[in-house]
Amino acid sequence: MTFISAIEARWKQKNSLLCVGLDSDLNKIPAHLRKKDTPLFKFNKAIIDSTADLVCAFKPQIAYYSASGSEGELEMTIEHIHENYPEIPVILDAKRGDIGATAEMYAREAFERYKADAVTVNPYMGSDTLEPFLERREKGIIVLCRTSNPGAKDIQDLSMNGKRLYQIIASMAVGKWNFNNNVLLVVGATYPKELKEIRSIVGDMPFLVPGIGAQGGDVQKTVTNGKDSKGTGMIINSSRGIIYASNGSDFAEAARSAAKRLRDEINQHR
Ligand code: OMP
Repeated sequence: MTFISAIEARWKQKNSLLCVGLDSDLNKIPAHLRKKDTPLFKFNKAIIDSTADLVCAFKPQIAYYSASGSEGELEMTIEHIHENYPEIPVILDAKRGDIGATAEMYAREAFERYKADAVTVNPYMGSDTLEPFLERREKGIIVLCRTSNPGAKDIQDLSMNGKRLYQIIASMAVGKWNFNNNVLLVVGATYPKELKEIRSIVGDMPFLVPGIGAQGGDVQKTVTNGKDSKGTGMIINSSRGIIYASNGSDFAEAARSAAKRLRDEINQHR
């Protein structure tokens, strides 16, 4: 099964567009877990087990693991999801991009070392740097298009021949890069106007939509402007808003409540 068909199956079967982001920070997880071995894995396992039935995907951010030399715990986390919830795809958020030979190593890192089902990539260096990812037809290749951060406009809004850079990226993604039908776009929830515009450029191409929760994106505007012709088309991520809903011993139940609330709020507007 390809990444996109696995996501479509989750949207349908679980009626959920929610993705829980595993941005697990040693300084933020509950104190009682910090004293244990493999604290990030133990934290993630509890969050995954309490939210699995509510999500369409999980998205670990690689820097939270590599910054503290905890890549082994990232591997354990992804393995735990694959073994226990094989129907839930894992997106590795790594935002990779480099010359072709190096990009091939990044692709191996994401798909062979970590066994991710999809990875985020940065298109700034051009088509040849995306090639090693795009040729893996069963994987999801999630291209940064209009990111959620305040500085997104500094570069992504630059105009060339009357078109903004993010519009050009959207057109390239739906055209020359999508020869294996495995491309998705990152479009931030903090930019609902752009969500609508990009949706009109790419038809039903799926979006990864970060920016809900801690970054303050509006759920109603996000869903109204970003949904596809079937009322799906989005993997809506929240990381801190869910995984740190409580930092006490009830953290996993609190994460579940937060995830359920957000899933239901998203569904209200579909
Ligand atoms: P929260 O703000 O805590 O929900 O986390 C958002 C997550 O999405 C982080 O892991 C970011 O690195 C990631 N992200 C963005 O916030 N903005 C983007 O434009 C793209 C991403 C991403 O590619 O996932």
